[in-house]
Order: sequence, then structure tokens, then C-alpha cells
Amino acid sequence: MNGILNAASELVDPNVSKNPDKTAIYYRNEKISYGALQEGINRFGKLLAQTGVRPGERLIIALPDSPAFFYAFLGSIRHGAWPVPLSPALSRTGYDFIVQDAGAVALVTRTDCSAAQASGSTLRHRFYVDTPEYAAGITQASPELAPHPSRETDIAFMLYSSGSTGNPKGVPHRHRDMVATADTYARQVLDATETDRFFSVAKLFFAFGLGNSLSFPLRAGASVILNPDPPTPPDILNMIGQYRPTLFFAVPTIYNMLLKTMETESLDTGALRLCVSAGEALPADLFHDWKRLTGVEILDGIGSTEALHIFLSNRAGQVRPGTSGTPVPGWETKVVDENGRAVPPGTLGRLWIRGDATAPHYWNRPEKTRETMREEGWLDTGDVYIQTPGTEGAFVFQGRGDDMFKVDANWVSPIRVEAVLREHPAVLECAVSHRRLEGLAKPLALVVLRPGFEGNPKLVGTLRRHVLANLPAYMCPVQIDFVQGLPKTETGKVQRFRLKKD
Ligand code: 3UK
Repeated sequence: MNGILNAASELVDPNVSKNPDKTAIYYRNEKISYGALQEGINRFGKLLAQTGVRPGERLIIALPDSPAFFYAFLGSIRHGAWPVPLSPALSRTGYDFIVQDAGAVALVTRTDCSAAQASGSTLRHRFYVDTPEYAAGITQASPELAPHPSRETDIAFMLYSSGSTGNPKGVPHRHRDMVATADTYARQVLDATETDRFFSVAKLFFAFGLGNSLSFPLRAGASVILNPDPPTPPDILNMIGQYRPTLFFAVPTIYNMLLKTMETESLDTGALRLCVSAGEALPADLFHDWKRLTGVEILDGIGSTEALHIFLSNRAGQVRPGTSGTPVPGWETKVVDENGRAVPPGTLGRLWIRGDATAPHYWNRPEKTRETMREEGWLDTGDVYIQTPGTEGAFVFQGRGDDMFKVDANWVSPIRVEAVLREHPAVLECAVSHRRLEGLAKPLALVVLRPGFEGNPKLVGTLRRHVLANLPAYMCPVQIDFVQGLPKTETGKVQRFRLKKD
């Protein structure tokens, strides 16, 4: 089955036929209706066509969350060109690398974004959305554009995964992928309908935010609230009070910061019915504290750029705190050993997944593709999981495959040691990796202290004793360094490989 399907048309057009005046986007003081959204998309696609950008060519989008992002992203897809959304906060060299890697022919950004200076031999056109020339080009372009007749398995867009190691990799996705994640996760796990209002702290350039703020609300004929600014806890709380979202999405650190802010400012949770956390594991305590203060559950779920969105998730009313829950409808999962053979529940192994939304390959990375996109449509997530026999099959995250290491022939999961260290009142944040002593791996910890604590040898002793009281001795860090901050990716994930001292 490989019918004609254009994702931009599939996500938007039915809503225009049904109710063109319904608000699709809330943005500052503006409301963008479905009719206006479709017009903006068509005009952008037409502008691309007139400029000579052809279907299949790549176009970089470096924009804050805004209606302009929707027009450029969906306008490209409607025309058949592949949008490549990137964070508007990358360095110039970060953009140059991706322009070159993707062979991008066009760039859509703002004059005040560092992407404005990006360069590359393939780049032919630049669109600056905050200029009068751009406004004139859009106004002159026709508001009618027939969707490019793509097949559902043709590539529609490409994301870049900042990855936990090495250079970012292009992850192409097909026309059917956004529709598939909306019809499985959003509809069947979140129960999303046209009465919902979506609000995501995670931005549109990140696969998590792209689903939360674009494909899910559009597929449901619902509304989305966009925040173009870097998220600060007071702004987020204000926006929740002002726009009254029903669904809220953020990474765990944001929930943590919001809880701390709520100690001084009250939160009007108003219409909120469900919250979602992804990006890294949500600590069980955070789930309980949030539930107690707001009355709303946070559903932890694991997703990835390669899978486009969440494939294992908790369910409303049946949350198992501290786990990633169970497979989302439409997804098959298996935990495997080094030979790709399924292991029984209760055994630690790599998580492989299979579903309709997975990227078919990496862009120009045959070696990485062979490692990750496995036989019969399976995708190796690179994550280590245990499926607990006791908790109705909930999956418990054990860390990235490449972060795990062995000490005295025993596996050490950095996140277990980090969780214990974090329980100590002196510890704000920490990351565990390993160093070699006489050729053998030993745990090493970097610790960011809470204000008021001093990093000295006495505290090292205290923290080591705290770990020893809670975990086997081989897991106890032989070295603890106090630092100001931890190395993180664009999307806020700790890069443990950068701590390794081999
Ligand atoms: C880790 C988690 C434990 C895990 C993402 C939701 O994070 C997303 O995509 P990325 O490509 O990273 C994927 C990797 O992040 N991870 C994500 N969620 C969890 N680990 N518990 C979780 N709940 O290592 C995974 O392989 O940046 C998240 C939707 C779309 C996404 N792209």
C-alpha cells in the first residue's frame, strides 16, 4: 500500500473544509484561523516554486516557534521540497555544517538569527521573514497551490539529531510519519480531540515539539499555543493561566523548575487535563510532587528523532511512576541481547522498535544506517531497558547503550548512581561516567552543588559514603569532581561520553 499522500495537505485541508474560522494557532495577541493557515502555507509553497526551489530539494528553517514556521514548514512539504527545521540558537558553524551536509538550497530565518550568516556552496536563496521584501513576496504569491502528488513513503522533511555522540545526523521522515504518530500516540494515548488546546515547552525544531505543537493539534482539528521566546518558568506559568491549555508538554527539568517556581507563585491549572514528559526519564518523585500540587498526571513516554515521536508511554489513570510504561498502539517492541535475540522479561537488553513512523535511513550515513535500521523494519533505539515481569510489563529505562560500562565485570548504569547522588541535599545536578585506572574502568562523577555547599574533600567522602550505603561498592565513584555545569546537547540531554577519561 503506497498511495498518494501529501502530509501538509492531509493535516490542514480537512480542517478548512470543516471549519475555516476555527483558531488553529494562538500566537501573542494574534489568532490564526485554519483558513488563514492554509493560505499562508500555499503562498509560501508558491513563493518557493517561483524562486525555482524544486521538489526533493532541502530548505533550512531556523525560526522561533511562530506562524511563520508553520507556513515555511508545511508550505515546503505541500510543494514537495524537504524542510529541515533547526534550532534558532545554533552557532554559525553549526548551521554551516548542516547546510553542507544536507546540501540545502534555501534558508528561511530572521535577520537577527545567527543562521542569517550561514553559508555553503549549495545555498541559492535566503528568505528573511522579518523583512519588507519577504512580506511583499508572500503577498504577491498566489494563495492557491495544488499539493505535490507525493507517495506516503516519499520523504517529506528531515530533522537533525544532535545525538549523544559525534556530528548531528540527518533523519529523513516520510509523508505518512506525522500522520501515523498523530493517529496512534496523540489520538489513542492522549485521546486528543478538536476541543483540545496544546501547549509545548519543547520547540518545533525538536521532534517532540513538532508533534506536540504541529502535527497533533492539526490532525485533531484542535488549537495550539505558541511561545516564540526561550522558556522561563514564570512565562510558562503565565501562559498556562492566560491561554488555558488542556494538554501540556515539557522535558523533566522544566517540570522540576516549574515546581520550584510554584513554591512562590501559585499556578492556575485551569483547563489542564494531562501533562506529558519526554526527552529523558521522569523521576518518580517529580511525578508525585506534580500530581500533589496540580492534581494533574504527567505521562512519561520515550520517543526519538528516528521514531519521530513517543513509542513507549504511560497511560492516564494507570501511571507507573519511574517507568516508561508500555508500547503505544502501532508500535512493536523487543528487548534483545548482543545478537539481536529477544530476552525474557526481567533481563536487561537493547530496545528495538518497529512501527510506521520510523525513519527509513540516515541521510548520507550508510554505516550508521546499518547499525541502527535493522532487518525487517526494526530500529535499534540504542537504549537499554528492562521489562519488569511484576508491573504488567512496564519498561524501565536503564540508560543509553553507549553510556553503560562494566566495573569488576558488573554492568553499571550511570543513571542509577546519579539517582542516588541526587538524593543527597548537596547535589543539584550530576553525571556519572567512567575513567580507567590501571586499564580498568571505574565510576567517575561530576557534581553541580546547590548554593550554600562547598566542594571539598570532606564532601567527597560524605557523598561516597552516601552511595555506598545505597548501592553495591563497584558502583561507587572513585573520583568526584565539583563543576559549575554539565555538558549538554541542544535539547538539554547530558552528554556523558564527554566526561569519559580513558
Ligand atoms: C532518550 C528518554 C528515558 C532516549 C524525543 C519525544 O527525546 C527525543 O528524541 P531524541 O532523538 O532522543 C532520543 C533519546 O532520548 N529519551 C527520550 N525520552 C525518554 N529516556 N525516558 C524517556 N521518557 O535515550 C532516546 O533514545 O532527542 C522525545 C518525542 C520525540 C523525540 N524526538
